[in-house]
Amino acid sequence: MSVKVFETKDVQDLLTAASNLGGQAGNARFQQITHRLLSDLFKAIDDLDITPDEVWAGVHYLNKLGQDGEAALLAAGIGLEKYLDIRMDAADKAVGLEGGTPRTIEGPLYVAGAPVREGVSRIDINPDADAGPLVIRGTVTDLEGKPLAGAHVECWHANSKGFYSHFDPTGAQTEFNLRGAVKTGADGKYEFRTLMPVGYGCPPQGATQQLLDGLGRHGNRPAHVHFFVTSDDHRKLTTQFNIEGDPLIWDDFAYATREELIPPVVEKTGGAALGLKADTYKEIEFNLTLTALLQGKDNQIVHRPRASAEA
Ligand code: MBD
Ligand code: FE
Repeated sequence: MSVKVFETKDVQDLLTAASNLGGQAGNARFQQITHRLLSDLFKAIDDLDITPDEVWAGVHYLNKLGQDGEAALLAAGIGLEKYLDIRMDAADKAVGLEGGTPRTIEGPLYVAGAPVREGVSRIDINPDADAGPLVIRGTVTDLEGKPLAGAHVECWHANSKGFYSHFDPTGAQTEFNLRGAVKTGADGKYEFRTLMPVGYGCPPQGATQQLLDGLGRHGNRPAHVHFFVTSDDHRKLTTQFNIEGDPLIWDDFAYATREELIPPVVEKTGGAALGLKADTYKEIEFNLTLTALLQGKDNQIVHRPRASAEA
C-alpha cells in the first residue's frame, strides 16, 4: 500500500490547525517550528510508507526516553548537538571570526555550582583505586596571546568507571567529585589536580542505547575532559579535550573529537610535592584561547536546563 496524501487539502489543513499556524493565541515562532517539524514528519510517513506499528513504536519510544531522562543524551548521540557546533563554526566563519580554541559539545552531564579556587584546584575528592594522578594545566589568553587575568575555567570529567558525579548510578561519588572551577591570576594560568578519566558509555538499558542498538552503533565516548571558560569582554568557550591514545578517539558516539583537541599526555615525576597520590603522574597542557565579544555581545552563550548543586 503506497498511498500519497500529504499534499491533499485535508492534510495541509490538519497541519495548519494542529500547529495553530497564524493563530492569534500562542507563540508565532513556536507555531512556525511545530508546523514545519510536524509537516516533515507527516511527509516522511507518506514517502517511506511508515506503518502505524512503526509510528506507535516511535511514540512509545518517546515515553521511555523521558522516563529514562535521556533526551539530552540522545541529542548528543544522534549528532544533533554536533550539528549545532557545525552551525556555530559556520556563523563564526561568516563574520570572519577565526582562531581561538575550537568549540565542541557540552554534553548532558554538567553540574553548576562547583567551588571556585584561585589558580589551582584539587578536584578528586573520592578515592579511585583504578585511576592514576593527572594534572591539567594551561594558560587562558586572548587571540593575541595576552594572558587573561580573572578568567573563570570550569572543568568536569568522569572517574575510572566512566561515571560522572551527580549522575553516577553506583552512588560512589560525592557532589562535585571531579568537577571544579578556578579563577586565573595575572599570568592567566589555571591548574586542576585530578585523576585520569575513562570514557563514558550510555546506560545499557536506556532509551539512547536502545536506539543505537537498532542502528548498529555503539554508545561510547573516548576519555575526555569538559571545559567552560569565561572572561570579561570575551565569548564563553565550551570545549573538551580527549585523552591521547584512547582507541575511540575517532569513534566517539557523540562526534565531539577535533584534531586540535587532543593534547599530548606527558609522564612526570614530583607528584608527591603537589599532593598527588603517587609521585609519578601524567600531565596535560591545554591552553585556552578566547575570542572577543562580537559587537559587544556573546553569541556563543547557550541557554539550556542544567543540573546544579550546592558545594
Ligand atoms: C558524556 O560524558 C558526554 O560528554 C556526552 C556528550 C554524552 C554523554 C556522556
Ligand atoms: Fe562527558
